[in-house]
Amino acid sequence: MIKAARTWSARRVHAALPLCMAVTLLVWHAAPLALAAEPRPARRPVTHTIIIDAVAYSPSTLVVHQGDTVVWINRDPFPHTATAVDGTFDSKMIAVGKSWRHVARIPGVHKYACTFHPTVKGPCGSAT
Ligand SMILES: [Cu+2]
Repeated sequence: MIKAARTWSARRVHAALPLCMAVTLLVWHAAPLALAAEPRPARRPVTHTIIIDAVAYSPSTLVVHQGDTVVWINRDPFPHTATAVDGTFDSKMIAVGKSWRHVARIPGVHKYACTFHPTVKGPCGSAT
């Protein structure tokens, strides 16, 4: 009785073996195609630099992505700020020769200017 059961079981294993191998090969060959169909990995954050010189931001307009860092460097002989009109960011005073960095987190267009020189045209830009 026991011997008959073993025989039946062995036959079943032999019958199933090619099916298992076929499934294994199919999965093995299909894997690279599945990886190729995966979405691209997330974009790496970038650091952008804005030079403050001659009472102007350069570049005056900048497009950034969420997670990017923006660095303002003051090359003028007096302090400036980079202050968003909508309150999104405010560097406070950027002293002569110093810099300030901000990581963009809030989507949208954010105009900004220097609070020390509100009558001076030019130091205004936007970042998204
Ligand atoms: Cu200024």
